[in-house]
Amino acid sequence: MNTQKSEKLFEEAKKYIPGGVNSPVRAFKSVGGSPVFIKKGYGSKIEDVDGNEYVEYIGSWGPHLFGHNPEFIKQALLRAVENGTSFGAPTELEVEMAKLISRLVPSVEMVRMVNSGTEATMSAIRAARGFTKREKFIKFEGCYHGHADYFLIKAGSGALTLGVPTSPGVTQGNASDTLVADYNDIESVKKLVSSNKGQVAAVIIEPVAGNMGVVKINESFLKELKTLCEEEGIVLIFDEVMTGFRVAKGGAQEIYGIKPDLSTFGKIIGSGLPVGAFGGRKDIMEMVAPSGPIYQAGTLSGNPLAMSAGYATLSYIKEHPEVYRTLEEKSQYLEEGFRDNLKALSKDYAWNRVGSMMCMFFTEGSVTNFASAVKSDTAMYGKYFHEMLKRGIYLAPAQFEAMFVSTAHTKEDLDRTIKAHYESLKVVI
Ligand code: KE4
Repeated sequence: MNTQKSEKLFEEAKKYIPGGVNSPVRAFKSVGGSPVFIKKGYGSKIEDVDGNEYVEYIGSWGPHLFGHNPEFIKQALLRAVENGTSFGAPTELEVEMAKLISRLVPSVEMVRMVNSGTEATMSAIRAARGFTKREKFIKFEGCYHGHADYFLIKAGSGALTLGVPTSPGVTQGNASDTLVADYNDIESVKKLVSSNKGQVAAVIIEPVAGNMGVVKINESFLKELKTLCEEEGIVLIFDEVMTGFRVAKGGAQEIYGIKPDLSTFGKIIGSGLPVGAFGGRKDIMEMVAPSGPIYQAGTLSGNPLAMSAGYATLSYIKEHPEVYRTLEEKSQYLEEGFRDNLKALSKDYAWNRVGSMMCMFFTEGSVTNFASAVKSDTAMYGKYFHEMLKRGIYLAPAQFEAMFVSTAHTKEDLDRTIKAHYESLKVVI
């Protein structure tokens, strides 16, 4: 496979951009080799600058529920750009977008648009702190909520992959209000709450973890967490940046029937444009400026270009909820193929899937939390990644990420992926 242009570009990029990329996980650091530079995407495929085509499962790390550049989103963007890109003033589409999010996710009585998942989660924590007048918050080891200082404590995704789950540059002052519990372990949460009585403003959790690989939440744990937060006056925040509109039209909270106090969104609500959002209980959100004193702002928040892509996406989801049945069928088909391969190779690698987000771990037995996830053989994952890449299948260049199926993946794509999965595993194990 010729990747000369990509390699040349990467050398050039490293002179001007830290690590040659604008987000660490893209750099192939944990799988080795140099990243392929992408020229274009269409449906389930991407093409790199050397003309290599891949069936891909990153979907820009989640936004592309309908694959790359679906016609209806492209047309929405082209119509929007005719009227200008951004005004820094209110527009009708922002009202329609807020109403639509609230309709699809009933726990969201009020919502504020921002420009990334990080902005959404950091603003939600600030709202919870302002509302409760408390300072500490609880996150879970291996969960990733973006790169605000106080989240980069035992964080997942790129932070975990690069071995800096607790990042330099995060001050002790900032870190001291971040309490870390174990995913799916209610006792670890109760211990933190009782030793910080009356000081915990919020618990923030990925209701399906997607940043230590995919880890399913234990439903009884989630119910107990909700009860504990209610009893202690703690704001429960579902970070649905990845799961929102991915695992169901109403996100993970629709699947588990648990209403958080606040939710955060990103990825799919921008469909590839920079969009994030946080929202939930009206009594909390009304404290956000300018209706209340909790300050939050953004030059490009709710800009018409990003809103047009997001609104087109969410409108499609509202009109066609059957897309989730299609995604489930395609994802189940892929899972069955992968499981058949593992059986044929007498390998019991852990495989977790919720809807169209999934992950295979190079560790046998189940993966239910951070401690079991990190048992995965990341070196073997790196070899597997490159074997799949050679066969024209582009996966996340890191073990601790999710694989996404889109409505654009055809049966031919899935069969080709299943075949490549078998051949690649045969080489690496
Ligand atoms: P952004 O600031 O990257 O838009 O969103 C941060 C974020 C917040 N919450 C969850 C649950 C997330 O998954 C993310 C971002 N996800 C990673 C992928 N694991 C983004 C990829 C990257 O960092 O390049």
